[in-house]
Amino acid sequence: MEKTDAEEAFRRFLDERPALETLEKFQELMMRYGAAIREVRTKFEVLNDEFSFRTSRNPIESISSRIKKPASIVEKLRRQGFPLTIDSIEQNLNDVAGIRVICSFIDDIYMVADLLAKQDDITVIRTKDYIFRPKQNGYRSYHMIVEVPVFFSDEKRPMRVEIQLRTVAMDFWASLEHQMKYKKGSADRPDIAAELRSCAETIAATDARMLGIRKRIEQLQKDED
Ligand code: 0O2
Repeated sequence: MEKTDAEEAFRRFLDERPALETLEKFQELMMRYGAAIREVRTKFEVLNDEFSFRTSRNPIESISSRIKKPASIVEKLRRQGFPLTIDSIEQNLNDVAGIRVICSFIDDIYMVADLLAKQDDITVIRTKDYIFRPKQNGYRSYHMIVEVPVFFSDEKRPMRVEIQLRTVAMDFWASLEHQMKYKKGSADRPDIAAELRSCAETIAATDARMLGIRKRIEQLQKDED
């Protein structure tokens, strides 16, 4: 569906209901997702600070986040055949709140994902390891859907957040591939798809070599001590 159609659908969704009340509930839900993002982001920042204090190395290069746009929320609910209601957003969509964690090395991804998963207020709903099993097009990343409790004035509410963890190199590939998907048709051409896959493999091999170099340096430092 074109973005303009999705925006139109969102407008119709508002028209079909007492608009102001629905809009207020929608904005409240987005505020809750924003709060959930801050909770999870802080957890990653704390892990990064602690690791950097102990080892003088940052496993996390950067963290970014986004709340899914209203038009994309409506488009996804419609595509998956779910009702267009506020409750349905919370019940059926896992990726309204999204965090992307860019790590230095591949082993950092699994370390920070594991440390987050072990925290007793985090419930891991699902993981997808596109590093161990890359997508057909070459996409690599580690995805987690987690639930985190957020304390509001009148209740403690579990909120879902989608987390994507990847290396700087994987992010470089995913960002450019994502941009090129919108250059109509070309990314579907077999020669271009093969070239993209080949770039992803080169990047994966470089990630593995960089990790190897880091481990050799760590070993040399240990031998010296
Ligand atoms: P946006 O705008 O990035 O948020 P689900 O979310 O579970 O209903 P799915 O497809 O099973 O849907 O989830 P999956 O496979 O975990 O992928 C979700 C997100 O990962 C996508 O979000 C992308 O951000 C990213 N992703 C997945 N595959 C690719 C890929 O081939 N290339 C790139 N560049 N990114 C990818 P959305 O939904 O596309 O939207």
